[in-house]
Amino acid sequence: MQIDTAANRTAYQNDGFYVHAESIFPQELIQGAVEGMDALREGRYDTGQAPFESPWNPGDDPNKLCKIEMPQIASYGIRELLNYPALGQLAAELTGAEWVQVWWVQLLYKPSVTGAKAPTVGWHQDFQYWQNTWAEGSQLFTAWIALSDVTEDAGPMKFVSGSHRWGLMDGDFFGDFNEQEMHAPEGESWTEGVAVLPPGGVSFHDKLVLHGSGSNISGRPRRSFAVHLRTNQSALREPDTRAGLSLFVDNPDYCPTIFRR
Ligand SMILES: O=C(O)CCC(=O)C(=O)O
Repeated sequence: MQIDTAANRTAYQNDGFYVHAESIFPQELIQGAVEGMDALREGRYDTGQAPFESPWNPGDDPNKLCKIEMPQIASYGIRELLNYPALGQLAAELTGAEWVQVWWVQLLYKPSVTGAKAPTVGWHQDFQYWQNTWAEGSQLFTAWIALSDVTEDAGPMKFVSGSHRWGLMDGDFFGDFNEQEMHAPEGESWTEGVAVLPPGGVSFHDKLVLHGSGSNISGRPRRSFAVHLRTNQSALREPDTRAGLSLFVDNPDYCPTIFRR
């Protein structure tokens, strides 16, 4: 993998996101993770453990956004993907981190649906949902791994450049991307970047960057994992309860450290 580290780190810092539009994973790992994803959607768990309590469960409406929390608990193929060294290396190159740890993962399978009921992801900032778990100023970010061809018509992730400097806004993951009214603060401009990715491609975004995604009308499911990462510059909020989103941070099988300098 060849990247211009300095230029990409600068772009990531300026925009709050970075899109690596070529695969960083071997084909067999992508295939293993796709099979793991399909197994979880059917309630089959090769580790013998179910994933964490999730908004979507096997048997739920196949036309809804399938969001399964901590899928690596239930699938060895998904664990293997997370541990592939190029992922941690790229995360560290972009952030300059001493170490990088996975602390939460979401399986996101967006079916291809046309019309008003097509699932979308509303504009939001991840830290809205994390601020009770992680201390202010913690270096937290997300690697969004594509497992299918995420073309323009597949409802790719969209990011608002520079919005990680705007402070917390009033977003909603479960809002309707097409209906939501969000605006740049006075003096700032709303410029969107789009993460069109091949299978195995990955985008990274900062905890405060605004992002969301529209409908998938490609005729194929949009398959991905949102891998939430932290670095040596992060700390749990006090008092440390080890509950909710911090429940698994001490478990290296579920929350591996994927880079160490
Ligand atoms: O998959 C999407 O469209 C949204 C994912 C997301 O919000 C995230 O990775 O933080």
